[in-house]
Amino acid sequence: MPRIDRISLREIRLALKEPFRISSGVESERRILLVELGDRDGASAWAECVAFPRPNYTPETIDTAWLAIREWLAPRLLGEDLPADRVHVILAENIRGHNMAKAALEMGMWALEAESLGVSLASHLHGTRAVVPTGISLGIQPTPALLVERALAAVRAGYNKIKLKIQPGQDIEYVGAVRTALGPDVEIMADANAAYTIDDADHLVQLDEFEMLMLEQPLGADDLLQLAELQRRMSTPLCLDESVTDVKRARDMIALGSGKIVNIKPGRVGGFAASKAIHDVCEDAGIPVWCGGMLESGIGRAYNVALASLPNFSLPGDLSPSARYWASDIVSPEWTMDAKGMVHVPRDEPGLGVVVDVDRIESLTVRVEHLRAPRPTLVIA
Ligand code: OSB
Ligand code: MG
Repeated sequence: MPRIDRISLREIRLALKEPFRISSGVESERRILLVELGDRDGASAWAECVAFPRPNYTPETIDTAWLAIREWLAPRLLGEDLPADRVHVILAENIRGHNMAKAALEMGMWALEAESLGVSLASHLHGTRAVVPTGISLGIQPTPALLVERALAAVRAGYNKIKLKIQPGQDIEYVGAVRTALGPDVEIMADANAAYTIDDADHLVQLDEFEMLMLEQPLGADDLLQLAELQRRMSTPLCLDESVTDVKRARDMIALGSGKIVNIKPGRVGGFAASKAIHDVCEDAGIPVWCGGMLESGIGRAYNVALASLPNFSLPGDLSPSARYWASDIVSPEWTMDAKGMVHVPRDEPGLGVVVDVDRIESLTVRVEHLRAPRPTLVIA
């Protein structure tokens, strides 16, 4: 098992090809927190903390994650020899929240362990799929016509699912325009990122006529009872994203009927152990899951693709290729999809299955901090 001797934090900035707008804000340039775990034998693994610069998606930010890792989380791993499947429990004890900070370290430990065992990350997680289907998530556009243009291009590119970001005032008309343009056979869905309340139920019910695959997170993260009420009134399956922060919340969703599908983002739930637990609970309950995205770089994407190769990831993930986001990615080869919108799961090489471009990362770095295991105290008798 790898003994962790060094954890480095780095912030890089990568310009998005175009701004990405959700109901609570817009990202134009992705500020990305990368974590590198180094073991005593000189092996290392890169991981990505998916927090955004502002707390508009969940309460975490890049800066709170940096603080949490430096002050409370990294000290629990430095100098230790831990199996990856125990890291979640160790990081959870008496540290509430900070799931994205925890996940970056925990997932890095899985990758480092996979590498030291000489297996791919996907095999290490017991993933079974050789390829995973991808959908696209389209940000809120200024007009329905512009959204339709994007959606048509996405279908032509081969995407298996078209997700439309919506918000009050930019919803029914936008979804209706896309459904009309794409016809009844294309899988479409909408994601509100918690922009509505139960008082909007009559309004949201109008979305049923568009026969969407699902409606993602229409109400607030904590609104499980109201989501259950909305689900009783809508024929469209609700999918929960922000609400599902751990396996207990997935069980609550199932028990209450607050949704019928789960978007699993490993960052949001604290890493792979929690993702696998949610995957299993949902599988037992007949609830399909899919892998969400956080506008990750190619490093974060490697982790998501490995996770999405598990059997109950039966719906297309938000796993767009590198070229959708970036002029050039920080891994090689870059992530691509074939004409059928399938992403190949790396299985032939140990670890992530992509090579991290360390020189490029170095040149993009705006701040860096190296955390090291305390040296053993020299006791002089
Ligand atoms: O809710 O899934 C979301 C992007 C930013 C914040 C929240 C979400 C998203 C996406 C992006 O939908 C999907 C992607 O990474 O392509
Ligand atoms: Mg979402």
